[in-house]
Order: sequence, then structure tokens, then C-alpha cells
Amino acid sequence: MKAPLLLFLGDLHQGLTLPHSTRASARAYNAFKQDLAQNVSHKTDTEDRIISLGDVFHNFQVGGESFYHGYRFCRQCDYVLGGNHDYSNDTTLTSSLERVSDLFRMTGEKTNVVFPFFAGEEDAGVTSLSHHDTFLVMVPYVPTQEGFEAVLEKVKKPLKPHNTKYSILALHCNYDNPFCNAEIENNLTEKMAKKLLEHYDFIISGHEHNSRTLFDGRLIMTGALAPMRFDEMTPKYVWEFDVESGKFSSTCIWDPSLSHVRLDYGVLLNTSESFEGTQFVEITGELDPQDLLALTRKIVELRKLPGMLAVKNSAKLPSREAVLSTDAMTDWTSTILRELDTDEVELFKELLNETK
Ligand SMILES: [Mn+2]
Repeated sequence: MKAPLLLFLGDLHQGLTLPHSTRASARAYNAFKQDLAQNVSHKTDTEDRIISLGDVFHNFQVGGESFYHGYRFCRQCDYVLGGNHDYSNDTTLTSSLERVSDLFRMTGEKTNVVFPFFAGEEDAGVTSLSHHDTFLVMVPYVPTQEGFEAVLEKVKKPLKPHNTKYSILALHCNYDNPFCNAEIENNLTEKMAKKLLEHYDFIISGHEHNSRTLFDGRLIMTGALAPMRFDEMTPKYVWEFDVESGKFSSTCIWDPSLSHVRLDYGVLLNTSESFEGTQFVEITGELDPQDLLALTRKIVELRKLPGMLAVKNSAKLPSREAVLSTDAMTDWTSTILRELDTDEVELFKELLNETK
């Protein structure tokens, strides 16, 4: 029989509008993220525990469909940590995560929501779980960096029950990021990590969207559950901790090599490739103005493909002066605009604006 697992899931950011998408593909993107999350929970046994490491929602308050998706996701989890996106300075507002928690209370759902800390309640958010041989301490996002460091100081030694062997600290923060905006994010410095790893076997954290491991795998930045932008086209994982062997492993749930294509616009215009199964396309290169019309049409065509989530054009026109005089450019622009279908006009203008 397989040993029970603790499953750690990174950021979901339900409610985020994917850039370079259409109305239809933005909805498909939300469903795609939900499917990734759903597949994880269907594979688990009753003795497994699922922990979401923060930022289930992209905004403090999200709209109808995103709320529903986020609610369903939280229902599959045993613990949901609050992230920086679940916090607002305005105490008169109720967050989507709080609404989820209220619904769970009313319906008797098992999920525990671990809220971001509020000023003066520095202990309120720390939650722990003893499961078989493992002791897990969970710290949600803390509104100030000073507050975060104060909380870490309090939990620096896990108060491990005597019958447990392993200890894990779960967080929602950056790791050693000098560009971290301390007003809205937490940062775990290298020094702090070293100190904590004297007492914990592992630290695992959400928040960063690209996954990485440090300290010989003892510090795990899970990465998000799905890419949210074109600079996040890296493999996405679920992290599993075997509570009996005390070992972490990961399962890749999204592989960019199967779903993301980056290619030169010239190659794109001449390829017979169908892009079936591709979700993200990024187009590069220096654009010959004569190809602008063909490229615009190609992008519109790609964006309409079933399963396509976003198409980003990074192909640039050379500077306007280098190509044509302003007068000639204006003529040429209006000629093309006359030829385009209505839904192509906006994209064409967008491409043109990049040369300004
Ligand atoms: Mn975050």
C-alpha cells in the first residue's frame, strides 16, 4: 500500500485575464487551469492531504465564474493559505477567500482556510498539521516584511509532537529577491532560510511562478500551477511529500515543450504546421512591413484555433524612419486598413503602434 502524501499546490490566480488572449480563449484558459487543479485531486487517496500555498484568486475580490472556479478548487484542498493577492488594506471589504471560507462554514466543508495576517493579530494565521510521521507548519502571507520576519522568528523551531519525525514549513513568499516590493510581498532571505533549515527538514513556498529548488532540494519554490504570462513558460509541478519516507518528489502537470511554441514570423508564414494542441504561440523576428498584413491575418487565424489560449506578437517593425517617410507610411497604413476585416483592424493598429 502506498504511503500517504502531502500534496503541495502553487498559485492558481483564478480571475487573471491572460494577456494576448481573446474573450473566448480567456474563458478557455480559466477552464484549463481548473482542469489541471481538478486532475490532481482526483488522483489522491483519502489519507493524502492537499495544501494550496496561496493566491487561489488573482484579485482580492473576483467576479462570478472565477469565484466559482476558485471555490471548487478550494473545496478539493484540506488547507488553503492566504496569499498576498488575498489581502487588502481596506478592512471594510470582504475578500473572495473569506467568502469561500464563510461558505465552507455554512456547509460544513472540511477545508481550512488560513488567512493572511492582520495588524495586531500576528499569531492568528499560523496553523499546523500532524500527519503520520510529519509535522507541517503553515504561515500565510503577512502584510509587512517586518511582520513576516517576526512570525518566522516565532515559528523558527517547530513544536513537533514527539511521535513525528519530519518537519516542513509552508510559506507564500519570494526567495532572496532583491527586487521584492516589501510593501506587497514577503521575502525569505538566504540568511533566514539557512536559520530555519537548522530546525526544519524542508521549506516549501508558493508565490514565485517559475519553479526552483535550493539547498539540495530542502527549499522548494513550487512554481504556479499554470503559466500566467509568456515569461512563465516553464514546467509546472505538483510537489508530493511521502510522510513515511520523508522524501519530496514532483509530478509535472504542464509541459511547455508540448504546449508552447516560439518561432520567427517568417517561419510562421511559410509553415504548414497545424498548431494542433498548441496553447501558447510567441512570434519573434524583425518584420518586413510588406508582411504586416499577412502576419496580422495569421495571428487572427491562430487565435481562433480551438485550444489556443494566447498568441503574442514580439516581431517588431524596424523604426518607421528607417523604412519609409511618414507620408508614405500613412498612405500605406490606410491602404492596408481598407483591406482588413473588422476583427483584424484592432490587432493591426496594435502592431503598428509598436513602431511609434
Ligand atoms: Mn503571491
